[in-house]
Amino acid sequence: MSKVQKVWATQILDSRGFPTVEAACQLDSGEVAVASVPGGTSTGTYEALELRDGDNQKFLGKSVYNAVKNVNEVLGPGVWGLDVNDQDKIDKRLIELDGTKNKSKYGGNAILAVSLASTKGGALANKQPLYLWVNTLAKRVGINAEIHIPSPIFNMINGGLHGAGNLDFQEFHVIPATSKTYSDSLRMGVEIYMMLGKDLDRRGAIHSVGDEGGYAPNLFTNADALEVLYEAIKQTPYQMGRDVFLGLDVAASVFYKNGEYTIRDKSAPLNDDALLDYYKYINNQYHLALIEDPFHEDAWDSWKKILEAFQGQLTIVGDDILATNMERVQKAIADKACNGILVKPNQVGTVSETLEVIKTTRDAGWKVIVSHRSGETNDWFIADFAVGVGSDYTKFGAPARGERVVKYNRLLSIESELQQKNI
Ligand code: 2PG
Ligand code: MG
Repeated sequence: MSKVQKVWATQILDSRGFPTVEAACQLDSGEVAVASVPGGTSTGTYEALELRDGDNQKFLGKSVYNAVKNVNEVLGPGVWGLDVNDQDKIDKRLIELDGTKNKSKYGGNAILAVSLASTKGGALANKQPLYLWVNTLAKRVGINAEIHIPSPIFNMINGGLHGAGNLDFQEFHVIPATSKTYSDSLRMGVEIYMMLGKDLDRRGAIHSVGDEGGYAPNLFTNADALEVLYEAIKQTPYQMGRDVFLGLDVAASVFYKNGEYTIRDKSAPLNDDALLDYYKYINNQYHLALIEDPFHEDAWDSWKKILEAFQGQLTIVGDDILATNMERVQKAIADKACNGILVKPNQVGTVSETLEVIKTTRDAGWKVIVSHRSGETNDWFIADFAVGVGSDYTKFGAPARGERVVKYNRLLSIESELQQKNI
């Protein structure tokens, strides 16, 4: 048995320059595991609370000194002496200490930092790479997780709250065929990203990058962004619909107001049915592989309609509507509202709860996508996590910028390691 001897936290910065929580977990062997938590920009209403100090004199209200203090004074001491092999017990203790439904007492960011650091501690104690240790934890909750490298979903164009441009939809994805190896998929993603950059330059569309490293161009409509991607892919050796597919994270809650969605593609705001018709049109043009958050996070009836309309054709991925939250996932399964989940550990706040949610969605036959947040650190935890839980896809942003690339590179290292070990 290897025990948690000490846990402490530090306020560090994420990729947006916003403060976030890093936690260190020291074992009785003296070894130390360090992990940090990401932060979202288009956060869903149903996520665990991200505790920020709200003091405008410090980091414009964004500092997390209270969350750090909560780790140092309450959560850390609360898990001292626990067996680091028993992640479930550690997470239950953290949940118990907080005692609220949405982790608002001590902060989901404080709690997750401890949960991530102790999971890494478990890997250290077992002298295993993190992905193998996560795999053991996944199997403990009954996930039939086969170790493989998931297919990457690249976010090539950033709009919505992540972009500097004028697009309403948040993310325009390129998704290599799942039959490709990971390293081939990454190469395809990078080549298409480079080609897209050249194209946008030639068109005179400004191509600064957004929060997740994708280009943030000025275009007339959201459909134009798909067209630009389509044109870029045509100039590569890859064939659309065979080697590579397109996808969208619409993040529709962001441009929804009073029952209507306002997008620059249409002169008047759209109701849910009209927006569904527009998705059908877009899908006819571009044969999408997935659409994430097509409607507002509480528009359950519209989600049911879109799943029915596209059943068997593409994956309807729930992010804000599900918030990696078991109650909402169960409702979505019962209502037939999605057939894919975006998994973000910081939406729920502990590793064990995230695993339970994955198990439930797997049992329902859904696709599982392990995702970063728009505000990331250089921690690669989710790369190992995605491999360990046997997810279908990862969503780590564009293949550019350090905090995204560190995850893609980690998957490359795991791919080589698996080849060496013949796994
Ligand atoms: C999303 C995420 C990640 P954010 O909506 O899927 O891409 O964005 O972290 O801002 O919520
Ligand atoms: Mg999303």
